[in-house]
Amino acid sequence: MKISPTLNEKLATVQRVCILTGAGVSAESGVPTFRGEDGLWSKLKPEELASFEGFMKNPRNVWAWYNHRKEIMHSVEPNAAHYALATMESFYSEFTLVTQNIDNLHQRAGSKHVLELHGNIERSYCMECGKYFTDITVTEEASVPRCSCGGLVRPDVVWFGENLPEYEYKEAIRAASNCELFFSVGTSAVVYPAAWLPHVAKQHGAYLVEINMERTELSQYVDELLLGKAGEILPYVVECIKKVRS
Ligand code: BJW
Ligand code: ZN
Repeated sequence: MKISPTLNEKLATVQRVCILTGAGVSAESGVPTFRGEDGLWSKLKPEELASFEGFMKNPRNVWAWYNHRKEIMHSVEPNAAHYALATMESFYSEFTLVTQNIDNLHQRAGSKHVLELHGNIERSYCMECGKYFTDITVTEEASVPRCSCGGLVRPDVVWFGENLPEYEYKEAIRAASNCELFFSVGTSAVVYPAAWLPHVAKQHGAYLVEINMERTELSQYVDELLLGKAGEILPYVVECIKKVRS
């Protein structure tokens, strides 16, 4: 494994780092990704499971899917990539970790400052009164949780056609615009507006690095492409940081 002298120099000298992660960062923990041969969308329809219309048409189906995924997410552990990112945070005065994942694995690995662009599987909210829940457990199979006001409760995640949470998105744009070094890790970079962030960073002069198992839509724009598993490359990057910053 090797990084360029330029990246090594950046790791040594920069203060402001921004990271965007996607499903690939949790793949080595056993959380399925969305796209590609074995991805969720190869067997399931996003318009049925990840859209407001799909939810209103069949909330039981959508809740059953999220409960199933929650079980998987509870049964897995953070991997070397999550831990490496948590370690990286301590070396830089401004370090922003932006994730599209809803699985909590960054927080469980010890990352402190995480911006969740697509929500969190542990939270849900009432579509009538807006009340938030963090303890929704659907015990009966295929049942739909309701609020005390009678309203339908939905997972607090961002589906297609929905806006991203305002604070998180604004902060993510701010961090991407201000950083000197940006890493896009384990994301196919096809879902917008998250996929704008690396471009925003580059437009503002950041050195752009991608870590992925394969080339993506973003690869042609990056300064450095590190092809391989996030769980192998990120710990190596942290070793490099320790050598130049300790
Ligand atoms: C590894 C690895 C290892 C594997 N190591 N790497 C046409 C053009 C442009 C935009 C649009 C358009 N038509 C519609 C839109 C908008 C739409 C969009 O972008 N669609 C595109 C897909 C075309 N976006 C939206 O609708 C967003 N909202 C929005 O735009 O609001 C404005 C608006 C309002 C009203 C009307 C219209 C617009 C919202 C997007 C919400 C996405 N939601 C989901 C579900 C979230 C909840 C949940 O998890 O259930 O978010 S979909 C899914 O995709 C999930 C993910 O966060 C997101 C991104 O996926 P990610 O993370 O990149 O995963 P994969 O599987 O794609 O990639 C994994 C990568 O890892 C691969 O590259 C592997 O190679 C790699 N990998 N193992 C390193 N070990
Ligand atoms: Zn309610």
